[in-house]
This record gives sequence, C-alpha cells and structure tokens, in this order.
Amino acid sequence: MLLCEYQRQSLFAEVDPAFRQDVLKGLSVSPRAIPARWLYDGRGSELFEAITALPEYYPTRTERSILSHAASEIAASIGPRRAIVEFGSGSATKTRILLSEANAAAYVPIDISGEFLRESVVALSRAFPDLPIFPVEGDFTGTLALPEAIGGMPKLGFFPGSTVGNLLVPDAVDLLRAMAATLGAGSMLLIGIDRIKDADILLPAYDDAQGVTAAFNLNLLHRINRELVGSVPVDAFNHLVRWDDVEARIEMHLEAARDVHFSVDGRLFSMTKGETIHTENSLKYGTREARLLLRAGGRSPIAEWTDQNEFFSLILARVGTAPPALWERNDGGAKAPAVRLSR
Ligand code: AVJ
Repeated sequence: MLLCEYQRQSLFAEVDPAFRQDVLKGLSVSPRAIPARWLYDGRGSELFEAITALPEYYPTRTERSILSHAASEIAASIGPRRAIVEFGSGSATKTRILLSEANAAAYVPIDISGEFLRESVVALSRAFPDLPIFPVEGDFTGTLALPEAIGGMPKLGFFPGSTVGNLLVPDAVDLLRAMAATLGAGSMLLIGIDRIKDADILLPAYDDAQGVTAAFNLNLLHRINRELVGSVPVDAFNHLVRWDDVEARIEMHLEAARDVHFSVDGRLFSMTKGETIHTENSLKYGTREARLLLRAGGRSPIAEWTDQNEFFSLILARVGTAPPALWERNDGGAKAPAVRLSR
C-alpha cells in the first residue's frame, strides 16, 4: 500500500487542482457536465489536430480557405505595423497565412500548452525571421498581461477556429470584453465564427465515420483515470452528439451504455444506463447574431468574409460600439455591410 500511496502522490503532483475540482463537481451535479477545456491534454490536442483534417469536419479547412482568399483585404483593412495577438494559438497554422500578408510589427501567441507554444514559435520564427515573437504561456480566459515590448503598438487580436463557440453567450460576451481590455484602445479583433447550418452537415462534423471525435471525447475518461486515479469503465461509454436547435448548439456527451459504478479520487459515482456527462458545447451563430455578439462584447464589426456555402465567417471588428465608417449606410438606405464572399 505504501507504493500505492507513493504512486498516488507522484501522480497527483502533476495534476492541475482545477481539473480535479471540475471533474468531481461535474460528476456530482445534475445533469453531469465537465468543462470542455479539459478535453485538451496532450493526447486530446493530438486528436483535435486529427479532427481538423477529417472530411466531415468543415470548419478548419473552410476558415483556412477564407483566410487565404481574404488575406490581402484583411491586411489592407487592419493597416501596417500592428502587433498580432493570437488567443489559443495552438499549432498556429492559420497564423502563417495572416502573417505573410499583414506586415505585422510583432506576433504574440497565447496558449495554455507551453509545449505546443514553444514548438510553434520555433517553426514560425524560421518562417518569419524578421518578425519579433513574444510567446505568452497562459489561459486567455483569465486576465493576462501582454509583453511590455508591444505596449506602444496598435494591436490586432486574432481568435480563429470558432473557439468562442465553446462558451455560452454570457461567457462569450465576458471573454470578448476581457480581450478588448487586454488589447486596449484602438485595437481590432479578427474572429472566426461557425455559422448555423443544417443538422445533417453539423452532426457528422462532430460524429465522424472514422470515430476520431469519439476517441477525442472518450479520451477525457482516460485522462480522468490516469490523472485522478479513476476506475471509470471507458468501454461502457458511448460518444453522443446532439444538435439543440433552440440553443443553436452542438452538444457532445459521454453516455453510459449500462449502469456503471466507479471511483474518482476516492469518491464513488453511479450512473444509470442512458445517463450522460455533458462534455462540450459548440455554439453556432447566424450572420446577424454573430454581429450582435460582437457588439455585446464591446466591438463594432467593420468587415466580414465568408465562403461560398456561408458555412463559416471571419469578422473584423474594432473596439467600441459606435458605427464605424465602413459599416455605414452608403446610399441613405438600409444596406448590407461589407460582406465579401470568397471561395
Ligand atoms: C475547437 C471548439 C472549435 O467546437 O468545433 C471539434 C472543438 N469538438 N470536434 C469545435 C471540437 C469536437 C471545436 N473547437
């Protein structure tokens, strides 16, 4: 038992106390729910990268294509010599497209995963040898101090991937406001937002034929077993995806395929067959709803780019809520804003 105790302690030494707290609380409440951010451990981040290449998962490739087509227009709209601050930079593959056109004064990638951050910084500095890069390791949902070196520079926040969709609307509004405060007066934000579309396109994007998304979801249980000395019978859980049309969101759940009993961190839990653990929300926005979200978050949309199917949008917004010049009516009537379709 001594060995067991020792193993427990050495395991626990590396565990984020917030993970333990969120899991224990999330398994105790009804309905059970664990925040989506815990899906992204090392294995989870790998699986998410694999998801982005799936035929059914349209968001990543669509956003990349919009960005490629719009890069020079975006560069013209933001103007030269901004410091680009990316929230949740991950592997930063889309960033290259932006950086190659933007004439940026500096690049500040922010990510919780220090390892991912270091790797992507090494790769990016090779590709852009003249660009000053100031990585920040941290959680962008909290308050963050930007590096002093970019203090005087005008800023562009870059928040791609429809990551904002993981948050419920009030939390998304708070986050946008916190980002506006971090970036400061005169800053702009370029944000990727996934659109509402038919459930027969949405559902397979989160429940792919190869089962990669299922593995991504189930990895949370493996992580719990590994890091929190759990005995969750992972085989007894199914990946479940549903589209909630009222909330306009995809939900991922882990569903008990039979009655299960297990322990986590010495605490016992029982779930009956069919009961679920809610593991992720992915909110989708209509065109006008996305603009409204930005306004609630203290931003004014200036321009917007989408793909031919209108599956995804990239919106450029400035700080403040007064109507900006490019958005203004130009013929005295109610006129659609600067929306460009790109293939
Ligand atoms: C990283 C939050 C944008 O919601 O589409 C992909 C995460 N989950 N497949 C999304 C995810 C399952 C993804 N985001």
